[in-house]
Amino acid sequence: MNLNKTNLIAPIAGIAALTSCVGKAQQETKPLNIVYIMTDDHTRQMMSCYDNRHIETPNLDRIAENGVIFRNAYVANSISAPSRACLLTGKHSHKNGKIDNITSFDGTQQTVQQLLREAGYQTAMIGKWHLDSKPTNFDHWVILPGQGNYYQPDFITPEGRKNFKGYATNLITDFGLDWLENGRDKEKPFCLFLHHKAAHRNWMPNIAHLKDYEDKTFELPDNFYDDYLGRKAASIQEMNIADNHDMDVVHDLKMLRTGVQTRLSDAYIKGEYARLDSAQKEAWNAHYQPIINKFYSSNLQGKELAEWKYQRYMRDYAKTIKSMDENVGRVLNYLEKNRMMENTIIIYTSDQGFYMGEHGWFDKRFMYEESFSTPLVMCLPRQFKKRGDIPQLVQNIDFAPTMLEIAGAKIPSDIQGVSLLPLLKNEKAPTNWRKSLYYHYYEYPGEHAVRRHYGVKTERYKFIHFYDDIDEWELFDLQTDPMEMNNLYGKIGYEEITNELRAELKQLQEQYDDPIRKKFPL
Ligand code: SGN
Ligand code: CA
Repeated sequence: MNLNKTNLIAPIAGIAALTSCVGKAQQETKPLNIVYIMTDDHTRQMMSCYDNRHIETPNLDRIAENGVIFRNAYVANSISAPSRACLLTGKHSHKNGKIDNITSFDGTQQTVQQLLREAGYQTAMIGKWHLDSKPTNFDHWVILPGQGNYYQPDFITPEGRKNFKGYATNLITDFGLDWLENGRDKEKPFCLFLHHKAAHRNWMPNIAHLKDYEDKTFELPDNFYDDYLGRKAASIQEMNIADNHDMDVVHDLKMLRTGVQTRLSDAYIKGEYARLDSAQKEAWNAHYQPIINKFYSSNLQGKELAEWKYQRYMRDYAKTIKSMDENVGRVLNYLEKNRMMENTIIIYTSDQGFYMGEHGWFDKRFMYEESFSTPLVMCLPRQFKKRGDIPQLVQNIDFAPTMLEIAGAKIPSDIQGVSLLPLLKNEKAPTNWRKSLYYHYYEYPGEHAVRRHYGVKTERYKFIHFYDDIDEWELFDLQTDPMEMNNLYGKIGYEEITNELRAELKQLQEQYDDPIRKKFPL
């Protein structure tokens, strides 16, 4: 593939109506293609088919409207690189070895792309990779180095590193469409992994979307001013929107001014801001300068400052999602135009959820709902009968076995996730579906100071143990307390449910063989 030809597929103006994902009956026996689109830090609160309070995401909604929407999809470890390793291996972090963003992923281990390849699939990986080691077992790969950049990003291919002019979300889509059109062998089924950088911090909007959402006032979450009472780990994190150490007005909110130095101002000035070309910088400055002037002259303090920061954060994040949604639309339009909807399953998800001001936060990592959950919608060909909501508990370790079953490949017994196909095939859900999920987060000491923790979630309850330099237990009743504000652990009347959850947690740690159970026997 010639990476210079990034404009081969012109952006599609206007969004053609997606009539259906269903196709001709005679194609049903052909192996299905898989398009797996994963964004970074995109959360259900910012996806209109899940939550219409904040923004519209018409193209992501098109996927859900023509297939299914998972209401209870979760990750195993809410942070980027570990999530990606769970996706590729179908195993929890302690089994695939990628427990945090720092350790290197062992690419020689069994992976879904390797097994798909052995089953006759072509595999391509485009976009954010973040696993430190080089991709293995892909027929084609073009990845961002590390976190990558929004503007004029470098990409790495087997041939080396190269810089590209443009905006990451558009470029990643260009590369994906180029591979679909010119790169692959059209006689073979394929699995394309398209991994966006958006909507990762520091939320750099595309120039085309600078003006969007500027007139919108986003609703403040009810628990924006959380007092963290009874939740120690939540009280000592470093991901508070209101805190200028945690959320930086220059790096995160673009309030650049000569003479103003913040903890992260250099990261912004020498980083993403420096990458804008002269025309982009002109448009950027023209947009932000009046906001900057107003901000510094009004000298906001306390709650006024916190809420101003929240609005700026929401706007920039929403703008990056707008680009991403449009680019997902380009992929859908391409597949539709080429009559590929008929034999392609399209999966849209994120590497984890994110806080949009809930508990006063941005970022992820915690096992609380907003970051433990992840969006998951699928556009389904006709042979999958299910449409609409899927309420069952599913997890990102389920993606690999799902893909393998789609490809007709054997699912190795050491894979810990389960195929989601039974949920997609049957009008009636299987009665023996899992009743709980296991979670384990490890990156501490680390950025945002979220303590290590593991826990179990059932349909109604959540039970978490924070450990390392603290030793704290939390219990939430999600039915009566969906925002997870009231820690019931140790309270009178909750002894029985605590014992049940402890037993469930112990069972999951044994089932998944997590060595932590030797350190903290239950
Ligand atoms: C960067 C961000 C963090 C973020 C991590 C991990 N800081 O370090 O806020 O939590 O990535 O994100 S920044 O100042 O560099 O933007 S992850 O999605 O890759 O896990
Ligand atoms: Ca992420």
